[in-house]
Amino acid sequence: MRLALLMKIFKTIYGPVVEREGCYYRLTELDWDALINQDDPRANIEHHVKNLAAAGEIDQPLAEHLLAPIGTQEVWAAGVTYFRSRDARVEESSDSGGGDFYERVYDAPRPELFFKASPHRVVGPHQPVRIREDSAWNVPEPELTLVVNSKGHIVGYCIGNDMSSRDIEGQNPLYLPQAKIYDQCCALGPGILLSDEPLPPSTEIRLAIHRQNQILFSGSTQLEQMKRRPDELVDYLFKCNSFPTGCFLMTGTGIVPPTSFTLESGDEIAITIEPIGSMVNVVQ
Ligand code: DO4
Ligand code: MG
Repeated sequence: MRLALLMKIFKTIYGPVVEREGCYYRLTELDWDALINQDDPRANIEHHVKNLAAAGEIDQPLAEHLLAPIGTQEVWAAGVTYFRSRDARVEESSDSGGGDFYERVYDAPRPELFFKASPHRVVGPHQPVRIREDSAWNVPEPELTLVVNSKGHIVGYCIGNDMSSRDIEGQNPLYLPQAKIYDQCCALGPGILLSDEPLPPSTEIRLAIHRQNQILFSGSTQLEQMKRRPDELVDYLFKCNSFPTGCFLMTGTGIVPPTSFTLESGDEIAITIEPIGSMVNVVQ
């Protein structure tokens, strides 16, 4: 993907901002839901940018001015789409007899899809994510996240963090919603890379966790490790299901820290997916 062709939109405290060829412009006329839920947001914004260029560029938005790039959309997530996740889940649920479920879903035609968050549970870049007080084993899950319009077309990509309580989901697969859905359980950011083309299979997802300025864990994976195609996940999600303003779909994690690892308050989680960017959140 050539850098010159990249177009990203950011939701900021002063309204939507577009980055095109390294220049930033304010999109004053469009609201966020309308921006995402177009047939071809890129072409539409391109048209606006021609007028905006005359109005002048603005500075790159400050990190602390960025908001989660979400409006009224629901966030859904796919699970066990990477072998590493299948492996980790089989291990964490072996005592409860749940392991077989994860092996089966990894191989089944129908993917695991679950509701992850309503907008009020989502945080943006540099906002705190949370771990549950009733859980002792918590991890971040760095995931490529699809931005899908109401017609089921992928219009862009952002970074997602599917915060997960591994002890709760490991106790019983029926506890999954409690392991996954709670306040500040999901981070999305830093903006949306607008593209209707698939990202290259070599695209890397990187995770780094720091505690007291020391690196505690780092890992990476590539999209080619994903067992399912993004459009296949969207097709299943849209079966008998409507999303009037579009939706976000996290595509699963391929990076799982070792069993001995759990997040603590104050840990810094940095997720990078070029060409989308990087997102940093601290655990509250
Ligand atoms: O079924 C458990 C959740 C799986 C998940 O969130 C993932 O693989 O990313
Ligand atoms: Mg996940």
